Amino acid sequence: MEIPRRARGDELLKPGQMTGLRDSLRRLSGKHDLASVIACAFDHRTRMLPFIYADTRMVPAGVRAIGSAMADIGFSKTRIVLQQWSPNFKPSLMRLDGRVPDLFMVSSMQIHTARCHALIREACQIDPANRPLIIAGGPKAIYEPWDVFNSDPDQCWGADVAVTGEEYVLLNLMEVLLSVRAEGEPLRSAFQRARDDGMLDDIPGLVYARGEKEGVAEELVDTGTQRLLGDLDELPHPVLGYRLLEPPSREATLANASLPAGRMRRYSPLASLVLTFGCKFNCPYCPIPAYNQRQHRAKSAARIADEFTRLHQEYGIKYFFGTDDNFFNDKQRTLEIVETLARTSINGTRFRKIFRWATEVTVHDTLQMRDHLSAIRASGMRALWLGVEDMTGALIKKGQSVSGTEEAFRLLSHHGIVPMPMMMHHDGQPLYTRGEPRGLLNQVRRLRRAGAAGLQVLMITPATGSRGYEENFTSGLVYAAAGGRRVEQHMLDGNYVVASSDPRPWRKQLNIMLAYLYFYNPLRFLRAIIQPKTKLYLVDSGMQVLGMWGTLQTIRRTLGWAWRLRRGPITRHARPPGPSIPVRRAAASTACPPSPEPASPAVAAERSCVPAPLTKLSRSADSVGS
Ligand code: B12
Ligand code: SF4
Repeated sequence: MEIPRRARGDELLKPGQMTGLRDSLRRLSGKHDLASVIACAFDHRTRMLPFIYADTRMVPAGVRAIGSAMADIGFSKTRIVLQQWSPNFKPSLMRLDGRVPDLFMVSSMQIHTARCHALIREACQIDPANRPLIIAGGPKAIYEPWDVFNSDPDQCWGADVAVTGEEYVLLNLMEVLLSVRAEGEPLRSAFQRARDDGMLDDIPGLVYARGEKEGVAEELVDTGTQRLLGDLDELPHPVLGYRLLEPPSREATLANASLPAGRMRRYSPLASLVLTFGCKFNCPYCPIPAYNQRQHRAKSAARIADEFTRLHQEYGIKYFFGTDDNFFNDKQRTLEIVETLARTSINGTRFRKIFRWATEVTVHDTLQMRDHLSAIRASGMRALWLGVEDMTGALIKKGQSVSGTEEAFRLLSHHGIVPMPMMMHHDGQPLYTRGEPRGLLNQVRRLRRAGAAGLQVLMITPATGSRGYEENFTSGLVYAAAGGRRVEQHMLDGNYVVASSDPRPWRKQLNIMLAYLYFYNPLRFLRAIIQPKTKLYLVDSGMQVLGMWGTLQTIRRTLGWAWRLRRGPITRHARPPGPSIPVRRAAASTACPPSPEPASPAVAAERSCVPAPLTKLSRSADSVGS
């Protein structure tokens, strides 16, 4: 199900509300000496294409943002632990400032659920008198909050509360907890009192557990959909979060100090930055429009320039990735941002000479921006990820066509911006077609010729929070197991064929491998160096090396699954996963059930997201939207 939208006009926080809350918390925090650890769950079995380098060499913006928020309100005794860098970290052994932290937070995507559960279980082994308050957040908690709690009476583990929203929700919770916490009282005990007195019910964006027995939830209380922060300039500065990172190690315990600023770039040469949120399209397989309650949110151009500059000055970072869902969504806003960046200089050196950055856009909006691509390149932009899906529009029509996509790719290449296609393979798409562009390889070939330097091919897979999610399960498309192996959550990344009506789904699995092998191979690598077709031949050849390594990892991890699909039997789900614990709506919760958004004729025409008749599936694959 899509995230329910709040009542019209009540989707956003009031201007200044976030700033006011931060100020008030800074005044409160002086009276509380709190230590906290924020862990980023990461399942190393997910390491393969298309993001094999970025997955570990870019500090995730989510945990960094939560760390920034804690430091900003005065709790700088906070450590961010990335399982990407510290795979053996054990929460039961964590000590910060010589003591067990008061607060343990876990951030997770759905594919990292196994690690998220393991972290929470570990933290629950700490003796109850010292046990920190456990808060879960991130995409897992946003779309499936019930899955961070336990209802099995024979086991005792589970988060105390799941945050189904962003920084504001956490800070709002902290404000309530600090207002009731007595001096020296464990934060968890303050939480329990606030919960039992109904004080959490007025904070939209929480799901908390109730029950007689510690670690066994008998009921979950949902306080409704969060109010979103509209003006992203009110967010705490990302520079704060980077100061809190645990240095990479094989140890189970925490280091005495966080990663020094001077060593940051070595481990995280890429920085992700929130620039905008939201997308005007409305693809049925994508959870992003509903998550954003159909709002488009942005930082000001001046603030963005400041974030690039300070992150460079403090940590030497030069490469950035915008976490946008569709950066070109609003033409005016885009131009304001890129023109400001192009005008910015640091100590007399122009912005574009220092920085290289990339983000995500749609094919449709790229064509709309055709006259401004020089200005965009002048802002330091060097690569764009585009949601091509199926060029012919056989899967979804969102303003793309074979010729339009090729034109967008050529325009970008011509302006020195590398186009990176994100494709979705589906039941209706053959591997190769003679004389027409329907086949996967035909399209990969065309995109390469039009300038693509990298490639993402994922099988369309149901995405939590998307409109078509439930129907994919009830119609029997989604696999529960194949060849005796259960489909686990780490396999829901679009790299594994886990939902299909094709009688020979193993061929789909092999098709993905063949597409990667066709795109990334030694011959193409040599050609990229000897006969470069682009000004950015170093990027092109570098992508080939990375891609060949990633292809080997993808084949190594998914070949066995292809065999199981071939051998069978395949069993299917009859319904989507859901809570085994009763969920109650808190009295104060005011979110509306999902409803289609009425659009003006102009917007409706632009949003030409018409699913083709075959499109039953939603996907998780287009990780990054667009
Ligand atoms: C940038 C990005 C990436 C990057 C960077 C990831 C990274 N290491 O930073 C790359 C390209 C590597 C990537 C890869 C993938 N991604 Co991705 N990605 C995104 C994107 C566009 C932005 C994420 C981001 O940084 N947002 C900005 C930060 C600030 O927001 P945030 O992470 O949501 O965190 C906020 C809240 O969630 C909350 N929060 C987060 N953690 C916590 C913790 C606590 C305790 C609390 C209280 C709150 C909290 O507060 C934060 C601040 O507002 C999102 C879509 C989106 N718009 O969010 C998808 C998204 C996260 N990706 C997704 C997916 C599926 C993938 C891939 C599996 C795709 C694939 N098939 O390869 C891979 C996974 C790779 C791997 N092995 O982990 C899905 C996750 C779906 C889910 N239910 O889990 C998302 C949500 C896209 C979608 N379908 O909607 N991705
Ligand atoms: S898939 Fe891309 S274009 Fe479609 S709604 Fe999601 S972010 Fe927008």
